[in-house]
Amino acid sequence: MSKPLTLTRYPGNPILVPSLVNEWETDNVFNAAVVEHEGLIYMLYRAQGLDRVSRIGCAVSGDGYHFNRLQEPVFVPEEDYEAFGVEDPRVTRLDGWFYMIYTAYSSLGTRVSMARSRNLIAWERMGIILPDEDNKDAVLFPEKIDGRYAMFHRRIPDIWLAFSDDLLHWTDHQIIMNPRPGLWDGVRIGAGGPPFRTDDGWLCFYHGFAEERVYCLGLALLDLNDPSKVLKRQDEPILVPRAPWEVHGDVPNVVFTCGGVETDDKYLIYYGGGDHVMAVAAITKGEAMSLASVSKADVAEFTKG
Ligand code: BMA
Repeated sequence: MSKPLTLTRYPGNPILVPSLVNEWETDNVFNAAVVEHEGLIYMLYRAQGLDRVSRIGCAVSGDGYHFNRLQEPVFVPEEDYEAFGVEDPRVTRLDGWFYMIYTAYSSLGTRVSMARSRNLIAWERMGIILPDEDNKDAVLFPEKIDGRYAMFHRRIPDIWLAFSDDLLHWTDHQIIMNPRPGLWDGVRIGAGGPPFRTDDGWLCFYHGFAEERVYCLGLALLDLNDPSKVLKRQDEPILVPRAPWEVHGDVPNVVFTCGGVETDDKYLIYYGGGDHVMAVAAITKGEAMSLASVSKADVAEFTKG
């Protein structure tokens, strides 16, 4: 058995902490979408101030580690269906747009909703895209699959896949990953940011927890042409709350990702620690792809025996 893959934390973590001055973000800044645009890394983060309403702030970086924030949020609740907050954005670049899927929270419950932007600052609402159901952790694939848009979402406790022709009406809902009782992700799972295309499949970072409710991150590889097929899923988590800002926080024992970026040689995975701060951790592409070769080796081993 080869050593499980793990993410390596950036030593300068946390990379974004609550603001001392901006009222809307004095309590928590966490669960950010991260995307590259015109040579800069944009972080669209969930922020809470004393009123506990979630708004979305924006911070920008030249190197992916040092961020400067805008003083005002870029997306705030405006509609009844998001009266309690706009949460956990995931942003996907597709067809010249940035699409943000977020959790709209109100007395209705949590609704998967969408907005789009050309520049990541000015957002145009597209509305609730999964009506009449409590759902969250939805994220759009960065490419169409077989001519249709594809999205992960989460009906408790599983990760689902769905397809659409117009981004607004979603069909062919199917479960693609379940919790694995007895393992770290035995009770509930949900997708992270947009999956990364690799030669061997869609690389997916996701979150999960078991009875103790310790939110960890995991890694899976899905078939490129048919992402309902899980080619490989690591048994061990790839990141477990250990650092003080992950173990303590607004909610203890949480690492939760809504996005990452790829550089020439690695994946940078951004994550909320303790629902309180933002941090980043990395894995080289070479390592991440050994997930696929482990899979092939396992199959060879299995067929031998
Ligand atoms: C989930 C979401 C996340 C949060 C996580 C841990 O249900 O609300 O925003 O990070 O719980 O508290």
